[in-house]
Amino acid sequence: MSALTTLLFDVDGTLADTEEIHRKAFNAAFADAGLDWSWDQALYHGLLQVTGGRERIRYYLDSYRDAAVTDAVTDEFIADLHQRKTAHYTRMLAAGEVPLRPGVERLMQEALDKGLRLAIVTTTTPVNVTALLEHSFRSNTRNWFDVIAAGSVVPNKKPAPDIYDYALQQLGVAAGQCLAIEDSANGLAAARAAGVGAIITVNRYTEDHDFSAALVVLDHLGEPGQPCHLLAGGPAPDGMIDVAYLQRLHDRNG
Ligand code: XBP
Ligand code: MG
Repeated sequence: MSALTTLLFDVDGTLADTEEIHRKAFNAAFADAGLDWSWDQALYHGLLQVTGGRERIRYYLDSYRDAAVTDAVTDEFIADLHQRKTAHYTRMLAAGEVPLRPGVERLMQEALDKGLRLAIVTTTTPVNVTALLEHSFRSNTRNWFDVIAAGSVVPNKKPAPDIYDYALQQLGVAAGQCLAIEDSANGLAAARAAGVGAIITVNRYTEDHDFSAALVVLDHLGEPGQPCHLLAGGPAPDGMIDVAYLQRLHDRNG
């Protein structure tokens, strides 16, 4: 059995509850362009089944708007709209509106102290990751991540394994040396298809997903004074997910 050497962190919904910020940024971009498109939380919950902002806009048009509207919308128009969306999103993060989820920075810091390697594995646009690292972490994270695998560097976004395969290759590690931390069914499917075991921290957009392929499902990673809770799988954590717990989980997974 391989030792656990590397933690692979998803971004949206895992490091922070960013999907609400993404939703607002999409709506701001639609308003800028004079469009009457508006995504409320219920609609966005359904749209999240498609990963990638440009892909999500196209899916929205195909599924919710008349063909007369959608046929006229070019890929260039969507790309331009998405650039505006990214500008709104990064501005909102820079305004300091997005705290990290409980335990994220604590666990990363402990993992680094104990000699584990960290990487980011996400479908979101690279500048969105940079903005989150810069504005939502208390620490300077410049040297924390050996690889930041993001966005369109691979042909297929999650649930395809491509972005995990890419990160493993860049890191030079085997899937069996890693654990992924994810929040969604698409993220879990991507990790599993790449052979990586995954732990899930749910959020309001993903709590109804099927996580039966996860090693463990939790409400969050836990902080001192803010214990996490086991939702499925096991073993039960003692209030906080730490490196010793992850090592036990990894060993059990064998
Ligand atoms: C989350 C996503 C992304 C974001 C939007 O991926 O599906 O599409 O919602 O980001 P992950 P972009 O959880 O893997 O980070 O608009 O930049 O695509
Ligand atoms: Mg996610």
